Amino acid sequence: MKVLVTGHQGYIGTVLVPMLRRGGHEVAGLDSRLFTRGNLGPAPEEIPSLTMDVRDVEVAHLRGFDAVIHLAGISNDPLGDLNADCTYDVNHLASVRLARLAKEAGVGRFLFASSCSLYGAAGDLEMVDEQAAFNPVTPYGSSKILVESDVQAMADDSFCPTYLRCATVYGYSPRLRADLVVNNLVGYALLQSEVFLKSDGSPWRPLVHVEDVARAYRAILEAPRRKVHNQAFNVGRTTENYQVRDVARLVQQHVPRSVLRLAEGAGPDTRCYKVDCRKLETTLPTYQPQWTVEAGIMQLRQAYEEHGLTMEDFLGPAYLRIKQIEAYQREGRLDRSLRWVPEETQPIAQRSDTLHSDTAACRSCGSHHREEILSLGEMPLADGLLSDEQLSHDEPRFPLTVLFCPDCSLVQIRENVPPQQLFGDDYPYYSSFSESWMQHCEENAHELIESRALDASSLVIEIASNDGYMLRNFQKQGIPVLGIDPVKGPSDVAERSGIRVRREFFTKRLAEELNAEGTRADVVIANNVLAHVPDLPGFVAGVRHALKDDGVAVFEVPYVGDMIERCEFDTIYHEHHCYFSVTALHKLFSRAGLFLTEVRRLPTHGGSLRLYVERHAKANRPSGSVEHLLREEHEQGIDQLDYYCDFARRVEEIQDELLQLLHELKGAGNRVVGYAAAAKGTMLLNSTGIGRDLLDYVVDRNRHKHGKTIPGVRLPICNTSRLLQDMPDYVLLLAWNHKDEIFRQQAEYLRRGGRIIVPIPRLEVVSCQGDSLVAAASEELS
Ligand code: JHZ
Repeated sequence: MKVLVTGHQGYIGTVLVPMLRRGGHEVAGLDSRLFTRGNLGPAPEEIPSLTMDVRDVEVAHLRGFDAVIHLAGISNDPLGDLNADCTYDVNHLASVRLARLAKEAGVGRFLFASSCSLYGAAGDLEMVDEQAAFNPVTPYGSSKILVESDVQAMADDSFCPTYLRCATVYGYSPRLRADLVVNNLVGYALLQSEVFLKSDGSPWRPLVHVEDVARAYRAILEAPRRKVHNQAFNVGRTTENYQVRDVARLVQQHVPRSVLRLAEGAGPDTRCYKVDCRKLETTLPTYQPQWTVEAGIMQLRQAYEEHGLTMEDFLGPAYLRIKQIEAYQREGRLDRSLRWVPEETQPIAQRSDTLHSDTAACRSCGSHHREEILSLGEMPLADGLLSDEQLSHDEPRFPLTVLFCPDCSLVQIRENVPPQQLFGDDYPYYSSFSESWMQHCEENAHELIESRALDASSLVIEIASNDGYMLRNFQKQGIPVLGIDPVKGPSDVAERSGIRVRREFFTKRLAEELNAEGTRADVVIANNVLAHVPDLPGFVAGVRHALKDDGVAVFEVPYVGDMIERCEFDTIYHEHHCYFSVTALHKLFSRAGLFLTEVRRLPTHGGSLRLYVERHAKANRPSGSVEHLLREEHEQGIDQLDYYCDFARRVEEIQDELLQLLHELKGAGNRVVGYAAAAKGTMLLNSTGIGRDLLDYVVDRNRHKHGKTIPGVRLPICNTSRLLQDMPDYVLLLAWNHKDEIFRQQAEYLRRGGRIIVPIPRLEVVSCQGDSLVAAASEELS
């Protein structure tokens, strides 16, 4: 079926949408994105969607859908009380209007997220079924009754509404809600070692796991119309009615060392109801709820631990809807009626495209003890090249701060920019534009084919398969391949050359899905992608799932040792969340139950590591190469803060020296341009302050970048053919990692007297003398 889910970005929507898609439904979303700031674990998958307030939907938005699942609303009682009028507007009037428009648009099914809250103060004796009297005690509960009764009047042969009265939901969702009783108690128990009850614990409450709620929606959607037509169903399990204090006891049992505490002045909660949920199970035998509160408590505890949940986050806007609303209102982004304030009237610093979150703990080991080693201030996105249309807007900028974790030695940045913003459809990096990189990958592929004896019965999976630059080497030899990459342009190119691509971010969830389909790899390749991953432990656990028992994962990552020694500060940008040493990776892999069996240093990208990782140890110990590098790093102090202490000063020195040279050259009347609109180029130019006053333009071989503009410094990007046409006096080489290849390719420019400035690892100017190239250090130039 073609299904529109309103509120698809919320707590239930982000669990329901993947379940519907797995069931073969074509799903689109509609959401005002009020609560998309916090993710616990990997971000939910993106689907075709409208960003829109449910109050603004028009009939045209609904045409062509077979069903609407209406989850959007003001979701919990305290939030509903914040502005009761608004709760009626959104939850009642907009819902009834949506149903009317859906009917007008020819949508056959309408599934409404009602709630057991409408039973309100039902008392603790009776078990209420769908026939019971309503007794709501909050505007939220009352609004649900009004919708049910208004929509009932619309039901006819063409329009089949169903009302799902959900029990109080709990369980893991990437858009966690910390205000739900079970989720909340587990959080307190784990993070503060106390089970903190806000009432006296006596009220009864029916509880249902978020996945079972999603199952109910799916079962009703797929049910014969006559069985669900204009029917209300309680959604939960009759055996899962609990007094809140019993839940607290269960939590205590499953979170060792936690104690029970009652909130000061806690009295009984007025909402008290036990719910009979048999109607749904007997009407639709395909609906089989699977969770118990006890299992849910264990799931939540594990998810909180695995994703490094902190108390600060738990009690902050990310997971408390009411706090998020209040924060947006304080910041002037949201008005009293919960509508977004138009962006042009907001201060730039508060626009939604400038939102980022700060990590509170180490991305690998979860330690809170991290030390700052460099701050590059507010930087644009390195690969966020601007189209002409974007030039008239203000650009997003985000702080960029490098930290060192003394507990596991991982170097990382503090900030998280949402992945959709980093790797959107206009992501411009195509791996195939460097010949030396292509050759490097071809050699690696051949070595793997030989050493692992790969053939037509094998499978090679590449994560971040880009334009198929790597997998085509295996494909040519008849070895089956699967690429995984969410980015449109490069994936289109890969598919055109016959490579199968799953257009998604690689996550543990995707690996589990592949595994369930029987897809496991002999070789997983992950080149220059580990640094791009916000959730490292999840990603690495996913790689383990994706491997056959005797498979191997091969990672290439830029090496932090080279970055520091050679002062390659321009490789630091928001896409690169981490900068790896063998020490840090060895710990990361071990925690995921993987073994680092071999490691090599490579010259690519300014110095990289290639790491071979397997599910089983080789003779129970790392190979000589791993031990050697671990020892070397320890001797150099890569695992100590001191090693990084003068990095910031050396960065400033390089920047000053380069600026001085460019000013001198310009002052003497020279024309200077840049070579390569590389991500690192954006960073070097912006962090050093090299703009149009010093460079005329930048050339690049990648045609997808032509006609665009480098963000921040706003330098136009042209074809490399401009160099021979214009013969600028100097070219600043921004892709210094491809130096040899570019010298070869620009031999004619050099032969005619052009000069190339190489900024890193040390400033030098290369020119042609006779038949050879000569490099002069900058101080030798004046
Ligand atoms: P290059 C990329 O960084 C992006 P970038 C990414 N974020 C990453 O992690 C690293 O790689 C590892 C051009 N070029 O490879 C092509 C020429 O014009 O240093 C590219 O636009 N002529 C995924 O962007 C740019 O330079 C040439 O002869 O810093 C190369 O950028 C050659 C060889 C390249 O990566």
